[in-house]
Amino acid sequence: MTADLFADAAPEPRTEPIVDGAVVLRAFALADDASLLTAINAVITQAPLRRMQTPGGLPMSVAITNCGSLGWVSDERGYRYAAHDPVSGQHWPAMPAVFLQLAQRAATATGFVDFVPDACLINRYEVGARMSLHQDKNEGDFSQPIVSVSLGLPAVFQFGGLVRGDRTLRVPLAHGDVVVWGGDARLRFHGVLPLKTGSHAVLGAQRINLTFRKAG
Ligand code: MD3
Ligand code: FE
Repeated sequence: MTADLFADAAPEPRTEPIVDGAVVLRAFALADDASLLTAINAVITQAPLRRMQTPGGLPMSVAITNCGSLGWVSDERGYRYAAHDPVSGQHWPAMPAVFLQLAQRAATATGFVDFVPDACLINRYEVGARMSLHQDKNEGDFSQPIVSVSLGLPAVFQFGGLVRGDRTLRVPLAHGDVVVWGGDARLRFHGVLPLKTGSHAVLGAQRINLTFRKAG
């Protein structure tokens, strides 16, 4: 085939290594975007997006919710995984099949054949929202990867080292991109720069990121 004939077609998935252990699967979730959005809407109807307080007492700029048997929560006592939504007192909604299948296909594509996530954190960025540099250290088993799915407006992801002061790489992430973070990348500092103004054809003025974890 020639590139010209297919210039208007959806991009094919492409694999891009970032650093050891971190692989971007460009456009990997694109074919599933409509079913993912339907499932996201079902989850946020049961467990609405909310801006949690950090342990320091400030509200996060990113609104979050969860699905799966465990969900990530933050309050004045710190960060942890919990089986219940602190707002409703109910279990988090079950992980939709389309979520689990996508996360497992992405993990398998990068060599993590037995990834069984029990938690999916849904992050919703409005224009200006950001996530400052942090490590993800509340999960039980760092040999398991984290799979992230970007939807909606593009964002610039910051990827550092094992020490907060290490220099950071900037990785643009667009609608449909999936990243698998495992091995030596698993405990690196990372963050997201403030979301720029824009309007995405499907999601409007927001970015939604799904992160799949084996938390328990
Ligand atoms: C690299 N979320 O929820 S996803 C988070 O775009 C989080 O909403 C960002 O960082 C977002 O904790 C980034 C990419 C990501 C997630 C977890 C990682 C990258 C990671 C864990 C270790 C290393
Ligand atoms: Fe993180």
